[in-house]
Amino acid sequence: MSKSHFGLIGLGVMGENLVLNAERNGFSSVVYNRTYSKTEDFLNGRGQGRNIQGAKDLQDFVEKLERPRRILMMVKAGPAVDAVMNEISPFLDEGDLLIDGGNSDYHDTERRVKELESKSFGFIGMGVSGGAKGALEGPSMMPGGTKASYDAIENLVTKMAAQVEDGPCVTYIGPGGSGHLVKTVHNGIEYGIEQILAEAYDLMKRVKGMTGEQMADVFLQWNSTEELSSYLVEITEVCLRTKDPADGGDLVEKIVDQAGQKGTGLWTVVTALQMGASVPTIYAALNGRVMSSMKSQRETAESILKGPAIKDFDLGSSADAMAPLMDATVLSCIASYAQGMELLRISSKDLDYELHMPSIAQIWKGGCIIRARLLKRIQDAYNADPQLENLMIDPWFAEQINKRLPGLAKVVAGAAEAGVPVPCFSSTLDYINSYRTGRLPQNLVQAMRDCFGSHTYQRVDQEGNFHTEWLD
Ligand code: NBP
Repeated sequence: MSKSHFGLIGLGVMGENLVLNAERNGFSSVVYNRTYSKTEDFLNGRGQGRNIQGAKDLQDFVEKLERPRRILMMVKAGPAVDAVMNEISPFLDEGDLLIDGGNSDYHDTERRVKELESKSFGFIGMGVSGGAKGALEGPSMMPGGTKASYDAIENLVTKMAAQVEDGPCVTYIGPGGSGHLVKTVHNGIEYGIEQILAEAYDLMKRVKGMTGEQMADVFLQWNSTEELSSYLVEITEVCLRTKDPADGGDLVEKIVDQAGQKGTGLWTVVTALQMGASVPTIYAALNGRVMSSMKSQRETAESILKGPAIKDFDLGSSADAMAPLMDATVLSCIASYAQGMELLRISSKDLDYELHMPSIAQIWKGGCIIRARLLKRIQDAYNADPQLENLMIDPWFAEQINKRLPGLAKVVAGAAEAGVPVPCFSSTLDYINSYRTGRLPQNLVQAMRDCFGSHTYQRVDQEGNFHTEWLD
C-alpha cells in the first residue's frame, strides 16, 4: 500500500470525524489508537471503503506516512499529549510535524513548540471547534506555532475547515501557544453564551410560566434576527422542543441541573485575572456552573434562606419577541464577545502573539460552537479599527448598547425583585455601567488603602504621589 498523506492519533469522537473529513478532502490517511480494538472497529465501520489504513503501533504508523509527516493528535489534553509525543518521537525524522488538536493549556503548548522545534520537528497547537458534526463536515480551526510549520499544513487545514463567504474558517493564528489561547477564549465566550441563554429560559419558565414549546418559539424568533442568529440559539430551540420518549414531556426538565467547569472556561478566567482583563460575564457563567454543582447545599438552603416569592414582571411578549428579555440577551452576548476579544487583545500584547483580530472573528463565523451572524459585525469593527480597545465603543455596537440598556436594566431589576438569579445579565449590566462611567468610586478605595497602609494616592488636581495621616 502506498504511503498516506495524513496521520491521526486518537480515535475518540473528534479524531474519528476529523480523519473522515481529511480523507473526504483527498488526503489518504493512517490511524492509530492506544486500544487497537477501537482502530479495528473504526476500520470495519465508518472507515470501511475509505482510503484509510490502520496501524497497530506507532512505529508501524510512522512508517505508513509520506515524509515530511503530518500527524494530528486528538487525545485528552494534559499528560496524554506528552505521553504520545514521547512515544512517537524516536520514530520521527527531521521536518516531521505534530499537531495537537485537543483543548490544551497554551502554556503547555508553548513548552511543546520549543521542545519539538529544538529537535527539528515541527509542532502546531491547534484549537478545533465544532463538536462531532463540525469535525466531520468542517470545523473552525485555530493553529499556532511557527509560520513554517503552518505552511506545511495549510493545504490540509484549509480544505478540512468550514467555508464561509470570505474563505475557510482557519488561518495562521501566531507563534507558540497562540492557537490554544484563542481556542481557550473561544470556549470562555461559549460558557458565557450558554449561561445567558439558560438565564433567558429560566425567566420565561419561572416568571412567565411558559411551556417548552412556547419558549422554543421565542428562540426560533430570536434566531431569525441579526443580533441573535447563532448556532447556540438554534440548538437551544431544538433542546427545548425535544420530548422524553418515555412520557412525551419536555426532556430538558428531566436533566439534572448541574454543569461541570474545568479546563478552558476556567483558564479563560484565570488568564484574564493574570492579564488584568475584565471578563465579568464570562466569570459569572463559570461561577454559575460552580453554584450548579453545589446541588445538595442548594437543596438544603432552599428551605432556610427565604427570598421574595416569584412574581410576574414585564419580559415582553411573543408579539415583540420578548423585547426586554431580548435586549438583555443581546447585550450579554455582545459583552461575552467584547470581553473575550479584549482578553485576546491584551494577551496578544503581553505574549507578543500579534493576533489579527479581524481574522479571529472571520474564522469563528463558521464551523465553531460560537458561530453567529454577530461575528460579521465584530469582523467589520476590527477591520475598521484594528486597535479598537473594546467592541462596545464601535459605532454599531454602541448603538445596540444605547438602544437596549434600559431593557437589560428592567430585566435585572425585575429578576432581583422576583428572587431569580441572573448572574450573566446582572454582571453584564454592571460591566456596561462601569465601562461607561468616567469616574468610579475607587478614589475612596485609594483613600482607605492610604489610611490603613500608607499606600499613597494620586490627586485629580496635582501630579505626584500623596499621603495623608488620616487617623490623627
Ligand atoms: P476522547 O477523550 O474521547 O478520546 C481520546 C482518544 O485518545 C481515545 O481514543 C484514547 O484511546 C486515545 N489515546 C491515545 Br491514542 N493515547 C492516549 C493516552 N496516552 N492517554 C489517553 N488517551 C489516549 O477524545 P475527544 O472527545 O475526541 O477529544 C480529544 C481532544 O479534543 C480533547 O482534548 C478534547 O478536549 C478536544 N475537543 C473535544 C471536543 C468534543 O466535542 N468532544 C471538541 C473540541 C475539542 P483509548 O481508546 O485507548 O482510550
